Amino acid sequence: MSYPQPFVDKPQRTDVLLVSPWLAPIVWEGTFNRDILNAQYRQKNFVVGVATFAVKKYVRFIEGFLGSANKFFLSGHRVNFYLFTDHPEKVPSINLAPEKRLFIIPVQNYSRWQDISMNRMDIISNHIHSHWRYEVDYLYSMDIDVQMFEHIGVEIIDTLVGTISSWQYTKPRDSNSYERHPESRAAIPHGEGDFYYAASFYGGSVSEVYKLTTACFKGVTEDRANGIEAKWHEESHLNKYLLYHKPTRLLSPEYYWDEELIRPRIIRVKRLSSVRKDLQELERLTLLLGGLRELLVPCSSLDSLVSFFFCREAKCVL
Ligand code: UD2
Repeated sequence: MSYPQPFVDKPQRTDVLLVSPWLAPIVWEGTFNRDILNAQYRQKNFVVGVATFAVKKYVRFIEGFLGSANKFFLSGHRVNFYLFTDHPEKVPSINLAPEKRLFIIPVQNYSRWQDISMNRMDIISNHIHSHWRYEVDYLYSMDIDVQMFEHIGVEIIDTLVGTISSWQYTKPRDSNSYERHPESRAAIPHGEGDFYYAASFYGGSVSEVYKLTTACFKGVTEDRANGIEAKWHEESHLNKYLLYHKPTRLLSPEYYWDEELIRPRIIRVKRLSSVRKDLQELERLTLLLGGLRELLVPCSSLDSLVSFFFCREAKCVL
């Protein structure tokens, strides 16, 4: 295979951090050669699992997720998609590539979206124990309300992998969204914190993801017993876990870009991005929240209303 020679005195990029202080690579466009990685990975013949949830109205995101993942996620490699849904009958039929398989797993729904989101950790840990440890080598958990626009390949594979949040990648640690209340099991003391990791995309070897999901759900359960819910639910617990169990590889915000944000020059590609929730949803919420109109005062246009309703800060207020 022929490719440009690497030189130690010619870094591929000088505008971004390429290695964490604990020597984990941070994956950015322009820092790797996909052909080399593919050739190395093919010799191992690994199977990668992807766990994703589409409960209640989120079934509408299945088509966009699976359609784009079929094209862009680990293209040419073996992938098992595990789709948890309370509406198996609504899963659209999608022609997957021969090396990709879809498993539809019925799951109960919860009235609160926070519970749907938080219980993912428990469900993933149980399925690793009962099935996936025999079926896949690596496992990734992904939000369903996303679409892929560029290849996400074997550069994401490592023992323990976290994605740096697109909302908070330049913020000082004390203004990040960590849970800081010491009563919560997700609490991170002031003055501590590396990066803020998004719960929308994390993964690693099956055994490491088992440890992670089991530990995070234990934290969620203990908080519940004490009448506490961490600021960003299971994401807060994930951040605590990854602070004390350092990821062996970090994905830059290219791997989860939030559509609400303007993309700066350092984010050269948008590989995966959130899908904007739609206007009908906004109308229903507007009706429901009639009494909270004063909250909307800062929002001058319909577009900013949409952003406001679906941004994390609004969810927090509600
Ligand atoms: C953030 C996190 C998300 C989770 C959540 C918890 C990012 C980008 N996303 O997302 O991973 O930590 O906060 O506060 O950091 N779901 C359903 N049905 C529902 C609600 C949720 O299936 O009614 C599933 C679905 O797979 C969805 C995921 O839970 O993708 C996360 O929910 P979200 O995307 O609404 O949460 P969001 O955007 O606040």
